[in-house]
Amino acid sequence: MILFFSEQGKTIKNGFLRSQDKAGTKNIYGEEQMALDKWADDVLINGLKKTRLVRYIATEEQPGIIEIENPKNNFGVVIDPLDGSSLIDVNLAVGTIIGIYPGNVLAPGNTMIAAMYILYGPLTTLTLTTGNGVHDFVMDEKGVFTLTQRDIKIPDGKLYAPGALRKDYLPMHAKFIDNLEAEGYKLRFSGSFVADMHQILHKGGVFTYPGFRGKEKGKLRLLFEANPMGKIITDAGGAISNGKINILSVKPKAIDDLTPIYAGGKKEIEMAEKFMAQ
Ligand code: P6P
Repeated sequence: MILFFSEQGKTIKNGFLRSQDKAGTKNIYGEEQMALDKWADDVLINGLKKTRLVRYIATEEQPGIIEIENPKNNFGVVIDPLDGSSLIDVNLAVGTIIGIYPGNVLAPGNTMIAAMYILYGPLTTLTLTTGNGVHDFVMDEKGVFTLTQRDIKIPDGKLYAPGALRKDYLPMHAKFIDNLEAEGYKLRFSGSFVADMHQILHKGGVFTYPGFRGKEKGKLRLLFEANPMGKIITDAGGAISNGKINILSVKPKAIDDLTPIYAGGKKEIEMAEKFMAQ
């Protein structure tokens, strides 16, 4: 399965020159779909169907869970095919996020057996956990991924990636952000969850896309963004919270559930929960 997704990474990376047009359609969240979003979604779904490696497939671009006939096993997979795709036309790094469950995908994130992301930046890298440490791979010119870092642990660091508009912050979140600034945390936010989280994983700090005025559930998706990234950051010694509890303990209600996200070093997540509890 890992090999399948690594091979798709090469296909998707090579596909960026195809088109950066809008597809003229919207996803289930009402967001403009780029032609590349739909193309990457098709590549991954059709590829998985052919291999029959999984029974359940849910992607950010599809309205429901796809069930494969006569699968080789009962795995379920959640995919954000091209997270941050609107950044491609300004040449910023974007990513593919994948989470793998032993069965259907409407289960808490802490039941995942593996999670990975492919980051399409100056290098194309794959960051993977199967529960025995978080490891980094870099794709070479032939499309082969080679191990570059084993058992990554999130270091102490003072970066913070704050999503949403400051004018819409809820009071306790505003106090949390002010406290980070007072403690000398430097703002680094690209608009790409995968790129921002990869930076936090390697340099320390915290990513947050909070609940905010008018969207108290936040913007990011529980199944397709928070859970896979939460497994990775947790297996690297960090933590992920919705401001109150560990997101990985949340039982999803539907595949399009949204969640506030605080993800990064344990220290920063404890700080966030302290402020959000006031
Ligand atoms: P905003 C990309 O659309 C995404 O889902 C994440 O990758 C990213 O962290 C966030 O939305 C950016 O949101 O509101 O800053 O454009």
